[in-house]
Amino acid sequence: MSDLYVIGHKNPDTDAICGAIALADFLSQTSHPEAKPARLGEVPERTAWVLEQAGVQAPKLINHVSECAADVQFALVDHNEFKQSVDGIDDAPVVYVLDHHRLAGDVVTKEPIRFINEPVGSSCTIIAREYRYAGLTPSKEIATCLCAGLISDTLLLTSPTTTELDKEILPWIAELAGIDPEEFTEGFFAVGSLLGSGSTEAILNTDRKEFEENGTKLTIAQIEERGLGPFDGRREELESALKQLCIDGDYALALLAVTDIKDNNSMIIASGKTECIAALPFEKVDETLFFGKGVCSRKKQIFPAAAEAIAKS
Ligand SMILES: [Mn+2]
Repeated sequence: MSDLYVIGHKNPDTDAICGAIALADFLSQTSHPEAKPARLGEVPERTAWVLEQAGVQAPKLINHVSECAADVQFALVDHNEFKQSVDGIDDAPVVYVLDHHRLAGDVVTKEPIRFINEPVGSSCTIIAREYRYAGLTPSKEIATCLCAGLISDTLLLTSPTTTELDKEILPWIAELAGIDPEEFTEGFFAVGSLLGSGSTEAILNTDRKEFEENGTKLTIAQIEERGLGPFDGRREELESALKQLCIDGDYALALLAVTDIKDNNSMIIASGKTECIAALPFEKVDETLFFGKGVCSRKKQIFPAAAEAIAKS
């Protein structure tokens, strides 16, 4: 039987890694006994904390499809854009997609596949519901992973991406995991403040996504912090690195959002074409710095605003 790797996006976050682990577990019990989780990048510090809590190993790292067997197949979780997927994916069969992001139209198949995409708070929310639909109960380990993906993506049900389904699913999986969601959230965000002690490189690349909008490339990095105290002291260094990244990656627009999870506001540094930056709809602090009141979701708030700014300019 050929390998089926369940992969989250590049620069994986908790939903991408925990989602891959949980979806591989679900598929291995149902339609795809050969399913195994994999990841496309380093495990972030907070995700490592989650895996330790869950007692689960980090999935295998894959850098390129060519590292896998010739007949390998992939299931994509928490993304459906090839720019965010494993290098070489264009030539490999994708047999399953489970996601909660916009559609970019990359996935083309020869046969019908299961493609689940819903505008809910996390991929883990949808995976948990799949267990429910199948009449299965996730193990304590998997339930812990599912909680982590749901809680981190919805900032404990406070992000504007949160839906009724997230609110309904969380108590169920939290009970199976034996965790208190409030305490778990505290513990999760207490681990490793990138703004306080991370390198410039880590701040820019730990959770950065690339997009293509009508042939124009843009990139958006985001970090989540409890309080933005160290921001002013690091702005200059972050801005010059963002500028360099923008040039190196040939982006029309490069954004770094530093989100305060205590009030769900973000400071957003922008680099790129002057017209694009000027067209951003956030509150302007100065030429390249913006304040986003209540802005904490890349997929629902920052990316759509950036795409519109590019279209206008
Ligand atoms: Mn997600």
